[in-house]
Amino acid sequence: MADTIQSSEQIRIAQRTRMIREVAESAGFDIVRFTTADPFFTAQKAIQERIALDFFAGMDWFTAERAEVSANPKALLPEAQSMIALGIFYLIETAEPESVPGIPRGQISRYARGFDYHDIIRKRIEAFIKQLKTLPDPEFGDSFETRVFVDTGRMIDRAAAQRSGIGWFGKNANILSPKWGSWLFLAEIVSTLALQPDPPTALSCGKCAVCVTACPTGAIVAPGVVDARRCISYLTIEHRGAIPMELRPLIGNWIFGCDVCQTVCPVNTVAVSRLKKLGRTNPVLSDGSVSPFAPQSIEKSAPSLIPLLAITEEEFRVLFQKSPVKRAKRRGIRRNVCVALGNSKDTSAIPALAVAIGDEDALIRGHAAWALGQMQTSSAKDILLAALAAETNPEAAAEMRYALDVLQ
Ligand code: B12
Ligand code: SF4
Ligand code: SF4
Repeated sequence: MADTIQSSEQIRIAQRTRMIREVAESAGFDIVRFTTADPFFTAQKAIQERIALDFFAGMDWFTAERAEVSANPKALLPEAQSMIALGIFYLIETAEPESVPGIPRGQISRYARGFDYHDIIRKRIEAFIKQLKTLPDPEFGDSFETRVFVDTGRMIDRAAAQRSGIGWFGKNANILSPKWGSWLFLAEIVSTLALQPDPPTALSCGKCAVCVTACPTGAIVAPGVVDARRCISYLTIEHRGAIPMELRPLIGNWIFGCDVCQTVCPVNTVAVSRLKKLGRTNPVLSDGSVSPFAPQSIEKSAPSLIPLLAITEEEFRVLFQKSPVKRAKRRGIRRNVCVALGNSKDTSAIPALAVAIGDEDALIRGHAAWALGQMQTSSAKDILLAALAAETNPEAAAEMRYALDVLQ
């Protein structure tokens, strides 16, 4: 009798899980998997080790205490029984113009070219939960509780994705799905519902290490371990001060995030070519609507750097209002633009840099000086000498002296 009760309960759980998967897929999630609400001990240990090694330097919010809470779904919802792990494919392919002499261009990473994914995913999850509450299962209705996480650091998205079998931890640290690659936004719902967990995948990167050697700054210091202090993504998005001098030449023309370790990944190449045939990388979707992850203009994917250096606060607000790029703020983007212009060595940027070296912000003056130092022309030298004579900020003055040394 007990066995029959147990098995009928298991059947109910399996049916409920299936129903949730169907509703989530129709709500716009490409991957829907399930896991328990057990703690993520390995992830917690990994985070605490990396904090101790200073790999998260600059991300002050990433504390050992926070890691402990983040790794324990029940700390966030004490009655939690399950997690619904979600993935959304975001890669949209559009033709981007290359830099040409006189029009140097930057690169914005793929995930940040469209509308802010936090808003899009949160809205999809809200609609999904609302729909769940109307389904014919006594567990649904208002009796179950949920906590929603989309990139908020309060939950470790990749650990939930790995345990639920969305994919495996790539050596570049990204979750890699055999079907979708790593161009996936991850989110999860911690819930009080009893659901049937999915197993993790047995797949792995095997002997491949292409991303480790391709990383321009050597930020992947061991398989699956990123030292954020060297990662272009961290430096161009999260980091607030001066970009370390020795890393600037390695940043190339990335001005927000970096996609190198994903672009070189053979699993991504295979997945993307399949998805391309299915039309999933097109900006216009099969129902005729435009993907929210498609760039609305070239300025959102491969912006022309010279005008971007001169962008005003108001123009920046309007251009990036609904985009993830706003996180770096106008100050961070202009600092990054100086680095990218220096790396372009395009002398047509000298007049714009001559204006930027007189900026009210010493951080911009210093980075404009560095860029001028890369230009190797006598006009750049004259601008630097005049700026140094008037400079009162010690850091900016040091940048100018360094740039002049490079020019000698
Ligand atoms: C902080 C953060 C960053 C930091 C630090 C990144 C890092 N690797 O820790 C910075 C700013 C650098 C960053 C960059 C990026 N990020 Co980020 N980031 C986060 C955030 C907020 C927390 C990540 C975290 O907890 N890190 C802690 C470390 C310890 O976790 P981990 O690196 O995953 O480490 C695991 C593995 O190393 C594994 N492991 C342990 N031992 C071993 C051994 C082997 C052999 C292997 C393979 C693995 C392995 O266990 C660890 C713990 O789970 C999450 C959102 C969230 N709330 O989770 C997004 C998130 C991870 N980021 C994301 C993205 C898209 C990016 C970028 C691609 C953006 C870009 N294009 O510029 C880059 C990728 C850089 C990279 N190669 O990791 C996505 C990842 C999606 C995916 N498919 O994996 C997330 C999940 C956001 C989201 N909700 O979609 N990010
Ligand atoms: S995002 Fe760029 S800098 Fe960071 S680990 Fe990947 S390749 Fe290296
Ligand atoms: S490039 Fe190779 S090692 Fe790196 S994540 Fe992809 S499969 Fe794994």
